[in-house]
This record gives sequence, structure tokens and C-alpha cells, in this order.
Amino acid sequence: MERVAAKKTERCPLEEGKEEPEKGDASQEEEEESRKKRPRTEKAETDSNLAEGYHWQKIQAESLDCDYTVLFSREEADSLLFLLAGDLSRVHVYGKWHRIPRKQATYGDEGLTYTFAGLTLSPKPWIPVLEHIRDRVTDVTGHAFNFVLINRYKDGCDHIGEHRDDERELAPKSPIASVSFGACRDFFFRHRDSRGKEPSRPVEVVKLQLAHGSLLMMNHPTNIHWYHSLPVRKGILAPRVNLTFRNIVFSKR
Ligand SMILES: O=C(O)CCC(=O)C(=O)O
Ligand SMILES: [Mn+2]
Repeated sequence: MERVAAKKTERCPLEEGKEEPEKGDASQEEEEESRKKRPRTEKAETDSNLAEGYHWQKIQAESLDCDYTVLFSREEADSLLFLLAGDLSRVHVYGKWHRIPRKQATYGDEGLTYTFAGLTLSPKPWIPVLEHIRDRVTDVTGHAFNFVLINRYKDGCDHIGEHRDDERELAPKSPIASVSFGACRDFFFRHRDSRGKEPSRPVEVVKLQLAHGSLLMMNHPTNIHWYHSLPVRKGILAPRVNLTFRNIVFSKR
């Protein structure tokens, strides 16, 4: 696995992270099937469940631990983006009442609830395209997820401000899997000690770019110490859809 300490990338990695499929006659489906059947001992590193056959980049800084790869081929990512964009624009227009600079939707296991803007909400039931992406993430990381938050950014003006994914209902120490489709966008991590006008100490910002079809695993304890954001990029005209797969603890009600 390639290890990179917080570095600035000059251009979008797009599909650079995806290794060529193994040579042979196997179709993409056969390759996926055989990957599913491989025993865990064949995974990338002994201390990790990350699947082989992908170009994983380890992104590390003080208390920051992420793994990045391009998960879907260009063709598959294009068709998933098409399906996701269709579903979201037809069914979910939450922006009207939340006034956020993007559109959001949530899906998850039956019986789950989560709190947003002081409201207790239930996610929609899983749909096949989301199950497909979720299962691929589980397949390559060994982590299962029961909830997904989808953000749709219509262009580079849509953004998300600095925040941590620290909602109370998130299962402690569970990673968050962030899958992106569409426009490649900058993604920044800022350490909590270096925020604001008078930071208590300087810590270098970690800058990534999230490519079409990519997966970013945000592992514990990243979300405790680091805030993340997707800044405005006015030059970007293409849409982007991001899915963050999470684990929510069932609340006893
Ligand atoms: O769009 C992204 O890449 C990030 C989304 C995010 O941070 C969130 O939904 O909490
Ligand atoms: Mn977030």
C-alpha cells in the first residue's frame, strides 16, 4: 500500500488509483465474483481488511487515518452517477426546508432514526443502486454499514462547510466510508487545534481530491480531531454526488 503524508495534489487523480484488472479472459463481473470469494488472508495487509486489486493510498497525519482508492471503473461510475442523479432529483427535494447549499437524502436499515436540525428522522429504505455500492464498499473494506447520507452538489458553488461527523448516534470508532461520483472536488481536513482566528497551534491542512468513483475511508480517530469540508470551486460546472456510509446505533424508543 502506498503511504502518503498530507500532500497537495495538483490535478484530480481520476482513475489513476484503479489498478489494471488482472490479465485473462475474466469479465468484470467474473473478476468481482472471484474477488468476493477470496479468503481474507489475501487482503492487502495483515493489519487491514482492505482488498487486493485496488491501489490503496494511506493518508496519515497526526490522529488522521484515511484510506483512499478509486473503487469503480469509469464506465461503472458513470452509470451509477446516472442512476443516483435520477433518483435524487425525482424523489428528494429537501433543500427547500433545510436551506443548505446542496441536496441531501438518507437511506438505511428499517427502524433506524437520526437527528437533523433538531428533528428525529427516519431514513428511506435501501434501493438497489445504494445496496450495490454499499456492498462493494463492504466487500473491499470488511466494514458493514446500516445508513447512508447522500449529498448532491449541482456544481462547484454547492459545498459543505467545516464540520466533524460527530453525531451522537454514530457507532463509536466505526469508520465512515465516503464514495464520490461526478466532478472531482477538493476536500480539506483541518485539525481542531488549528481552527479559528487564534489557533492554539499550527497544524498543516490535509488536502485531497476526491475523484469520480472513489472511496475515502475515514478511520477512527480522524473524526475526533479533524474537521473536513468541501470548499466552493466556482470554476466547476459539473454535478457531484457523495455518499457517506455510516453505522448508526439503534436507539431504544
Ligand atoms: O461531499 C463530501 O465529500 C463530504 C460530505 C460530508 O462530509 C458529509 O455529508 O458529512
Ligand atoms: Mn462530513
